[in-house]
Amino acid sequence: MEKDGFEQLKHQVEEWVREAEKLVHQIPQTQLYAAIGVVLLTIFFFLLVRLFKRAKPNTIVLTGLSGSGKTVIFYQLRDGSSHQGTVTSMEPNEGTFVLHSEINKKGKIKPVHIVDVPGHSRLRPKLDEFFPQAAGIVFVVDALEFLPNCRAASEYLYDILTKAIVVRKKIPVLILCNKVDKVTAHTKEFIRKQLEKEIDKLRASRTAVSEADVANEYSLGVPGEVFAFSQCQNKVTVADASGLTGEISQLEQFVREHVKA
Ligand SMILES: Nc1nc2c(ncn2[C@@H]2O[C@H](COP(=O)(O)OP(=O)(O)OP(=O)(O)O)[C@@H](O)[C@H]2O)c(=O)[nH]1
Ligand SMILES: [Mg+2]
Repeated sequence: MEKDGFEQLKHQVEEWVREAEKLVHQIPQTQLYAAIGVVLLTIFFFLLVRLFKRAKPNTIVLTGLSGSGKTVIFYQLRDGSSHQGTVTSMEPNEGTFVLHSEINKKGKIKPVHIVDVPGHSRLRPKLDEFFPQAAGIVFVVDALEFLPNCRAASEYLYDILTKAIVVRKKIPVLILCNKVDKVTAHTKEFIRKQLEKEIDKLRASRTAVSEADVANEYSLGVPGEVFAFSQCQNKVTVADASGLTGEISQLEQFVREHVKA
């Protein structure tokens, strides 16, 4: 009985296949190829769209001198607390998460990949691993101990701003003046001006020294003019924050401007 049913089904299917073959033969060849072409093109188009969607970077890189407060800020973004008692980091700290401040928001929110690269000079080359996927770079500055570190911070920032990948991809940079919870912290305007002054000096000395090996290093600013961040091809902005007390709204704004929710 069951076998009969199977035979019947087989016949039916064979019948359908024959019908389909007849139909296909009735369609002019050119039309058939055109139809197949359209289907293949559509599939290709959708694959392409997916590929591009996925390639959109969602990494925000936290950099800056050791002790500027990157790790505290990382935890503030992730957990909404500072994890008091952090020590000098020896490894990059990374995570993909929905910002703590957005946890209670309705709807699907895109997580952000945040990387905190320690300021220790041995670990700085790690930046090159993360820059290709960077949607934005946050350069954290200690606004409290700014003056003694101004030169070192400017050198580090100079290196970042002249990196080929940063210039070519026009990766936006946010200079984040941290620790403004203390009254003695310098203002972001003061810090911006000092950094510009120091970078202006560096620019003169460095181009004089390394004229020969500037091949993959981009030069900064406009020749003959005093350096200002507004001359950079990528957008460079300043903001302030306190990782310790959780005043990081300007940073969160920067993150969401460049990694869409
Ligand atoms: N007052 C004040 N202190 C802060 C703030 N943020 C960080 N600190 C202190 O600064 C010190 C360094 O902070 P970290 O977050 O460890 O610094 P880091 O940039 O990660 O340093 P490395 O890992 O060495 O590169 C710690 O003692 C923090 O408590 C802040 O907003 N205000
Ligand atoms: Mg750290």
